[in-house]
Amino acid sequence: MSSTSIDSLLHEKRRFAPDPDFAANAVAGTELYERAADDRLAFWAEQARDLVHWHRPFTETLDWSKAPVARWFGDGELNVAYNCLDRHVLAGHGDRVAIHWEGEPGDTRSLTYAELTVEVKRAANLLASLGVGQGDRVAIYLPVIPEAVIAMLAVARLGAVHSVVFGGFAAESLRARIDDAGAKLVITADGAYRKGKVLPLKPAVDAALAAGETTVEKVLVVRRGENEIDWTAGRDLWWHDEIAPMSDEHDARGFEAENPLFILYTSGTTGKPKGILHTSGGYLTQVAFTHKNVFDLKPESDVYWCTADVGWITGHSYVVYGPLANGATQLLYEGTPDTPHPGRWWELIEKYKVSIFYTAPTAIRSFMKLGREIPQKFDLSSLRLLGSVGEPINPEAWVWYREIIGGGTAPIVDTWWQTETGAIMISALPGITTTKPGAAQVPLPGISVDVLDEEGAHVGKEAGGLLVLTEPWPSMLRGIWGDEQRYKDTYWSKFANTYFAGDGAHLDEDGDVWLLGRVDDVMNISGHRLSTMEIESALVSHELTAEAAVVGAHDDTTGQAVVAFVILKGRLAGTVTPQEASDLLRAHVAEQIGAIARPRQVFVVEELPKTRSGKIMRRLLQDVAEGREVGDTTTLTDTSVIRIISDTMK
Ligand code: 6R9
Repeated sequence: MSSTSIDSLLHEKRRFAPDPDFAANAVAGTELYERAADDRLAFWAEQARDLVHWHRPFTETLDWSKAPVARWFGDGELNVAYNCLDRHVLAGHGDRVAIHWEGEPGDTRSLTYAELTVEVKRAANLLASLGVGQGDRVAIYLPVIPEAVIAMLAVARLGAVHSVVFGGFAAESLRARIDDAGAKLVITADGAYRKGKVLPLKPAVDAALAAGETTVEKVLVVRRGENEIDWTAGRDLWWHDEIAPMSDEHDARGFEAENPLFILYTSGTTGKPKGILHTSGGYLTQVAFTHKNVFDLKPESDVYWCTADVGWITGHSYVVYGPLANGATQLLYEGTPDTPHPGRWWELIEKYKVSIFYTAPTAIRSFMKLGREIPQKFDLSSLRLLGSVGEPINPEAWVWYREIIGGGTAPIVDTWWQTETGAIMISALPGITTTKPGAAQVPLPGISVDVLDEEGAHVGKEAGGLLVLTEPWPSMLRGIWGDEQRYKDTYWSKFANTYFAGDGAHLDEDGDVWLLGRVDDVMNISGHRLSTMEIESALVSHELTAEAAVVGAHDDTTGQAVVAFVILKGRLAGTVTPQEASDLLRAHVAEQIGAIARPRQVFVVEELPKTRSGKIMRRLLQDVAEGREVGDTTTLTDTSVIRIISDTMK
């Protein structure tokens, strides 16, 4: 093993073979792997023809002559919104529900494909009347309400480019994204419901636009919170007033396959946010392919629910484009999981008979903290498939998810991908793969993955290193908006002709991939390179722990030392003192994975600093652990957690 590889300490041996009944009815078959292995480009061309409607068919599959900028299906033309709407209506599915929406206060709205198509046509007419055309950028700063989906699709229908900004970001972050993209229109709401209160949104837009000259000409405001807002005459327009007179006729014209579809700024746990650029044909092909096969979608009978905010890539690919391209029926929920009560999500699954459920490990761990009694009050028997995304899922959380939420039978797909990859890249296929708790496992058909050491050599089985993608894929990013050099430097400079993902990974004895977290987070303890993920999993495997974050902090003797921050399970928190918890957990880690990984310190905390998509911001914890001033917190959900954690350590 090379000195730069990552040492793996976790030994998870549980295996779950596919259920024969599930396998017999599964959407995906092993022939997908065979076809893709046989001719990768022909495989993707077949998927593109099968899953996407082309206004003008393509003849060319991939042009990689301008690498690392790819052209997929380059001479084809399509309309992304038409693919998500009109064609389903024309195929006779107009009466199928596209979206069951539930607001946080319990108000509801259902839109069939026919109704959603009409709404998007009217919105497209409205945007066109405001001067939005092909290539123009539109910033969308909305809560998870149907208008967010309608606005995104209306922008796409016109061949314009959306940049969705999380409703939780403050004025400064919003302004930076508006400026970087040069947006001419902002679509927002007066306010959003969050934890039982109205969170004002429009004032953040006002503040953002007040800070000097701007490219923004108009602000469209959806009424949602009914909170008092200021109004700038001539600039601000109410969505409902403007859309009322709009025609519900709108012809979707074809745009070239490489027409930009959206810019999305990475949630980024470090550094200035990057405007990741995605285009149309390849993106739509791969999100539709993965949504269908990874989630075993049966559009006539399934009710699908992805809990992601539309402001995250998961919301783009697996709330908007993938499910709607596939004609799925889905649930869209505005609020947080615990409002007005901690069983809210399970209540929604029971109410809508959700069959496919896709969420993040951070949510699963927070439910584990509250205890199984809460989900067990609800009928979750409609669930037949569970997905996980956003972080490595600790084996204990995986098993809990399967047993308590999935009734011990629903297969789990742990899906590895990134804003940059656009769609799922590494995942089990349900009905085919024997799953392993904690591992994303296998590259999807048509995807080429490897794990390399620092010198670029394949690490071999039972070894760890850096995850790379060795061939271009249809939904790959086409660049960083306005910064081609940064695109090359960030992803393509470490290894020749190979995409560097920035994640550590381990290959097991079967050659399956186990993700180890961001390479930036790898610790070096007395010369051993250890992943934060494995020590966190060991901490979470103790009955006291609900959630854990581990960082490497400077240590005079060992170079770095392991410092852990843990949240205890609610019902056990009062049973031990912080000192007792620390002693127990330090001993537990040493016993589970070895003395080298024993934390120098374990701090019991109430919360951990996270990004909006639930990723732990270990950099900030490292600042705290090393007694430094805490760095950039603009993407942090709640800045007070850092102060609280610092206080705990005094
Ligand atoms: C989709 C999304 C990307 C980073 C990625 C990795 C982590 C996501 C994961 C996972 C292990 C999984 N990540 N899914 N790590 N197993 N199933 O999360 O996009 O917000 O851009 O983050 O998230 O570290 O590099 P994004």
